[in-house]
Amino acid sequence: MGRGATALASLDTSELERLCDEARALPFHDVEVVTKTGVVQNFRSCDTLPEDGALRSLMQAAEVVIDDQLHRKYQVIQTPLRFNEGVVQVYREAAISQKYSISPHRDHKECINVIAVFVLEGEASFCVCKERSGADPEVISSRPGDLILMRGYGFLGLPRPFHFVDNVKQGTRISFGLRHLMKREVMSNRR
Ligand SMILES: O=C(O)CCC(=O)C(=O)O
Ligand SMILES: [Fe+2]
Repeated sequence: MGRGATALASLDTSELERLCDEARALPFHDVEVVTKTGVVQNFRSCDTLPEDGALRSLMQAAEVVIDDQLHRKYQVIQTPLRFNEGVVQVYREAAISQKYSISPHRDHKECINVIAVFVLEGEASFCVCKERSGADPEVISSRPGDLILMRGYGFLGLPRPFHFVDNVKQGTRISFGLRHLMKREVMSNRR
C-alpha cells in the first residue's frame, strides 16, 4: 500500500453475479452533486442492504478476513475492524464534459482502520493522487471482482490517501464500499 491503496482479485464470477443482481435492485438515491467541501460526485448510492443477502454476508466475511490479517496477525491496525457501513454506488458513464465521477478527496477521519471497496461491475479508473488538485495520479488497476483496500485514519499513523474515480466506460460501474466509522452519525464520508 505504498501510496495508500492497493487492489487484489477477490470474487469469482458466480459470486459477482449474485452481488450485482442484489445491488441493481436496491433503492438508490441521488447524492449531492457537489459536497460542502467541494467534492464533485456523479453517482447514485444506497446504504440500506437487505438482511441475509449476499452484500451483507460479503461485508461480514470481508471484516473477518481483513481483521484476521491486518489486526490479529500483523497488528497493522490497532483496533478490531468493525465494518459498520456498507454503501453501494452506481456510476453512469461520464459525459465528456465531466472529468470526475468522484473528484479528489480523502475519506473522512471518522473512517478508521481500512476502507474496503469491492468493484462489482464496470470499467473505470480508481486513482490515488498527491493532493486535492489531483496532481501525480496513479491508477490502482481494478476490475470487477477486485477488492481495493485503502488506508483509513490511524493506519500505521500514515496519511489517508487522496483518491478519485474517473473514466467510467460504457454502461455503469457498481462499487460496494465498506467502512468502519468511529461514530455512526457521520453525514458525509468525504472531506
Ligand atoms: O466507488 C469507489 O470506487 C469509491 C469511491 C470513493 O472514493 C468514495 O465513495 O469515497
Ligand atoms: Fe473515497
